[in-house]
Amino acid sequence: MLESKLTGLQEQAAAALDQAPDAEALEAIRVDILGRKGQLPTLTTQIGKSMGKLPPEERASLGKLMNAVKQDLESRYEARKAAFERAALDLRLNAEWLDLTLPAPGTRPGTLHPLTQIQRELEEYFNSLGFAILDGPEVEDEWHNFDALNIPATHPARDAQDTFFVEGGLLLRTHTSPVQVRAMEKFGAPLRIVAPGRVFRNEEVDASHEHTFYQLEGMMIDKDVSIGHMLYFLKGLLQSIFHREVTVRLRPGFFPFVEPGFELDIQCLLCGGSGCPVCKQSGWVEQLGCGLVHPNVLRAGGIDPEQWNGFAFGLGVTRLVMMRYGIDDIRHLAAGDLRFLRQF
Ligand code: 2U9
Repeated sequence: MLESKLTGLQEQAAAALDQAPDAEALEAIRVDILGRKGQLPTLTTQIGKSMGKLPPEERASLGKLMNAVKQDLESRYEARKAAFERAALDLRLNAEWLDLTLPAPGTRPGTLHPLTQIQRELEEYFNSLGFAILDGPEVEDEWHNFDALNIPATHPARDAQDTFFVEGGLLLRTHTSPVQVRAMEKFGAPLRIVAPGRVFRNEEVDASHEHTFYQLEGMMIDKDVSIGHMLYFLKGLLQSIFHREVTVRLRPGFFPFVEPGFELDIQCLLCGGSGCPVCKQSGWVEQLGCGLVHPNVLRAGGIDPEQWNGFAFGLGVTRLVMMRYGIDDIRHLAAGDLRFLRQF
């Protein structure tokens, strides 16, 4: 009687375990049959209680049967559970597989900002001619940004409308010229340096003006430096940027830190000098400012103008980039829009 109950349970439970449709159902069946209060423990407790009344041989065989049933059901449960786990794993492996033998997708290489590209080309040009590339603070004092450059306190360039003043009598440099002043103070003459960098002016932003822009200035101080030397270096500079022969001309121009001072133009690269919209029909395009360093400026830098002289120049890197690539609005360069910048 007890024995048949046991084999009956075994048969029914075995079928349930073997046919469990999924892992959740299997777990429910395990709890129902093998769990602490499940059917099998309940039945074995019941059998245990009545075993005493049985003859010893029957008692032994019933005990064996109980163990066998328990082991059988447990191993069926384990087997079914393992099958579900394997199926789940297969499913995941199929969904997540990765072919490691495929060639790598490759990184998408970034490009340098066009301003950086031109700045580096300019640096390379000057480096090749023995000029050092120097850096300086963007927050400057009035001495290095103005006084030492022969720009007196009454000069309109110092007006608060052009200059961003910050606390403590300091300001955001309005040009990279203070770097040259610091170089004169630190190294003395002879000197060949260029100073690229970011400068700041309190200007209304439009298609050709930004409050923050990039300049490259340079100077060479030596014995008997002439305008001829200056033209040699500056013509070479423009040829290296535009990758072609250029024709240059000088016009008088005033900058407090040079005397004489000039504006240097190139013959228009688009029309060759006959006149077009880019050169406003003049045949010439303004490129940079230059001149021989003013004796007051040499003196302010601790260099004796009786013994030494030199030329200096300054150009807007942003302007040069716009010229080289035909960009018509300065704001494209500052906006950081990758759709625009990836072209270069
Ligand atoms: C020292 C002595 C002389 C640098 C020079 C210019 C002429 C010039 C402008 C070009 C376009 C500024 O960005 S811009 O608006 N600069 O025309 N700069 S000579 O002369 C110096 C600099 C430092 C100690």
